Amino acid sequence: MGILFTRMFSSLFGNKEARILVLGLDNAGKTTILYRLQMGEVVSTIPTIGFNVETVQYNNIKFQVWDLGGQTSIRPYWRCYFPNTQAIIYVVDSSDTDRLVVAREEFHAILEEEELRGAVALVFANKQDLPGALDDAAVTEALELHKIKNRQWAIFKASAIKGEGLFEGLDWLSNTLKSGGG
Ligand SMILES: Nc1nc2c(ncn2[C@@H]2O[C@H](COP(=O)(O)OP(=O)(O)OP(=O)(O)O)[C@@H](O)[C@H]2O)c(=O)[nH]1
Ligand SMILES: [Mg+2]
Repeated sequence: MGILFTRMFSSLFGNKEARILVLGLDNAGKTTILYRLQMGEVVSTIPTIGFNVETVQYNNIKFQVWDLGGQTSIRPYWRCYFPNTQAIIYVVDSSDTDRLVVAREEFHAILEEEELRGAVALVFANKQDLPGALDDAAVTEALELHKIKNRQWAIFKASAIKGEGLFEGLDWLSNTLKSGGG
């Protein structure tokens, strides 16, 4: 089938495609989340240098999920992936309270980017299973999420290890994208 016909066919049946970037500091759990969503399993990860990309089909949306490495030295390369992005999933290690300031700064810098102006933002307050993890309200405060203007956003508590909260977030994302966000 030609591309145009395939697209028309897909849209008739409610299928939509979305390009998603998974961003956040190193060790936040981005790669673990990607494979938990894609395979339903906890994989053992090593720090990502570059990216992983996988397709996740959920709620009639084909999510093309790009998981980028979060180490300080490679964060400048995130911008290479910004064009044509409908949503950002920002992952925070909720137990790494020392680095929440850096996590906040990086997130607000991303939100300033012209190329991401139309993208909706989903935040995962990850690693809820760890002692001392801040809950969603505390992470909202620390990241100053209420300062976000002109963009749909939401935060969900999650544990990639336990498999909690991730599909709740993806539900929000698919509903938001279907109703025209991103
Ligand atoms: N306890 C706990 N550990 C987690 C959770 N999610 C991820 N981890 C662990 O955190 C470590 C880092 O996870 P990754 O998924 O590799 O982190 P990343 O954000 O992809 O890191 P970079 O690729 O360096 O940017 C691993 O040891 C994971 O097993 C979680 O929800 N709870
Ligand atoms: Mg990674």
